[in-house]
Amino acid sequence: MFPSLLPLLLLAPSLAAAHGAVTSYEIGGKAYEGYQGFSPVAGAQTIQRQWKDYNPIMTVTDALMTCNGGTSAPVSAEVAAGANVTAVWKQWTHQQGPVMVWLYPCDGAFASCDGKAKKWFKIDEMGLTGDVLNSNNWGTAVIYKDLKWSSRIPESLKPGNYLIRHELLALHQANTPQFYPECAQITVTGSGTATPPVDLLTSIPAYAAQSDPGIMVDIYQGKGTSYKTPGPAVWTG
Ligand SMILES: [Cu+2]
Repeated sequence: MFPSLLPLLLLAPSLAAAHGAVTSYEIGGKAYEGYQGFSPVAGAQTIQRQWKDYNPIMTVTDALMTCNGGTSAPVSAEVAAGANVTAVWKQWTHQQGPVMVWLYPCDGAFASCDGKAKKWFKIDEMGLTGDVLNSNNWGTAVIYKDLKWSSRIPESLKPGNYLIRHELLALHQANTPQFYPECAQITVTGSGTATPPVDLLTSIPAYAAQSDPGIMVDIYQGKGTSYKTPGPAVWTG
């Protein structure tokens, strides 16, 4: 083997898996490290819960759905209720399927916050923006183009520690959904007192059935002209 081939071989895993994950955040005018699973920085002060890889999760009931297997991060970001959290992707390749952004109240320290209770709620989503399923008029196409996504933290939200979970659901393969979720740790400040109503709360994994028409979709069938994102409706505060 020629020594000059070595760098290419070391790059191979990330080239083979041309998917994507949140690699940094912009919050309150500050930039925060995300995580790049195939090239982690030792001791990185990331707000994101570190995951093993960004291979797609294929079922909504998979335990990896919570935070792609990430369980803790060393730091967190402060964000005022009413302000934006912007997630940034270094790369993203799919243009069919929704974007969904979720919050989970930790009710205490991040270290003991596992995201396993029925307390997840959506604060933002974008599904189909036109009327043709087989098109590039989807939330994930915006990320394909911009490589970033901004969501407003509801202004009335009760302050505290929350997980923010960005989820891209890729639907480019018929009836073969691919989920790409990651979580970051944010501390919401402000004087709000609101929490979402119980009917907008869900567990993750399994916020919907795998057979949900928003998950098990054939975008090439040419019948449907509308799309409903899976899971509860968005709570805006
Ligand atoms: Cu992919």
